[in-house]
Amino acid sequence: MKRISLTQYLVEQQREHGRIPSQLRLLIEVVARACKRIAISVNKGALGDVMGSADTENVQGEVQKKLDVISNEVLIEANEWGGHLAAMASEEMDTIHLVPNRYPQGEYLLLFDPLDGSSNIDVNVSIGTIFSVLRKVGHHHGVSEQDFLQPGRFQAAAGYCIYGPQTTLVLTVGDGVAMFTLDRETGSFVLTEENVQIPADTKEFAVNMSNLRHWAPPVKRYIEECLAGKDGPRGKDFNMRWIASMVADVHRILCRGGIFMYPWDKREPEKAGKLRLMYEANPMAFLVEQAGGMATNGHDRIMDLQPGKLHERVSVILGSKNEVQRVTDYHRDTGAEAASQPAQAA
Ligand code: AHM
Ligand code: MG
Repeated sequence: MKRISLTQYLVEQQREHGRIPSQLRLLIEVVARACKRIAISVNKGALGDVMGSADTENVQGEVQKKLDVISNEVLIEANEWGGHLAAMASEEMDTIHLVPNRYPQGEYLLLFDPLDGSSNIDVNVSIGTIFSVLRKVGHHHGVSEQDFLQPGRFQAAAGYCIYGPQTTLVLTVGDGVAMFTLDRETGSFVLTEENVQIPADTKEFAVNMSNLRHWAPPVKRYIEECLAGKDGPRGKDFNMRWIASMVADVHRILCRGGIFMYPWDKREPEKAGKLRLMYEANPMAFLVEQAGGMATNGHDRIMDLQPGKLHERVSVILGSKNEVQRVTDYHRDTGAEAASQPAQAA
């Protein structure tokens, strides 16, 4: 089989379909290169000084792991100087990071969760980097947080790199989903899957079941019906998986279908959910939709939500279309939870 590298794939997309402007191509290549460096640090584990807590907290009050901080620095350093970016925003930084004046400014905005699934770092379970790319719109001088507050449907590209048994980069530029596996011998990402499709039906759900008693009635109803199996209203048995790394759970869904949920729960009713709209939900929703799946917050399409702030949280239901539709219908039927969703569809 002919091996196609990420670079070749991007050049061909640019040349044949005119889909990828050169700044976007550079951006994706730089992010991919940064992910290779992060993969090296992750792989070192206890042999490098990378495990454990960094003794700092991020803007959401979560204790940062050393690898969270390292990955954030790697992504910033790699992306600052290329001239493809106007600014960056990260789950691990309070405010946006402007490209220093000494470098040329580009037209794109990059958002990332540098290392998602931090709770899994020290126990050697798959983790990953998630990224989302927006365009800076308008011709005004400088960049502010306001420039980032665009609904996810305006993403120019999105993807993640999973650091698991294999290191795999998964990418969309709005024309389907492609997967690239890192060849450690040559150091290049090689195309291993194109036109990824999520089956519309599934018998597998992913949710943190320990929170069941806190969920809103529509989510509880959906899961209880799955648990009832063959004898219940669904008439079939379901299987459950929960890796507690969104990248790993979404990766499985892209590979073989399934539904993933991190719903609102009543412990902190003012919070729409645990996951972040701009760094986690939007890029994953873009990938899932590009693979024929669906992503909602129980009410509206994730990618239509108007973010009110950079670190906004959201309830997430994504994956196989018919199942996500079912959970969304259950929300509509009960009209529940509406008041708990700060992000509004726009
Ligand atoms: P993080 O960005 O701080 O790592 O948190 C996000 C992660 C997701 O990857 C995962 O789906 C979820 O948190 C797991 O949460 P829980 O530990 O509540 O099951
Ligand atoms: Mg995360």
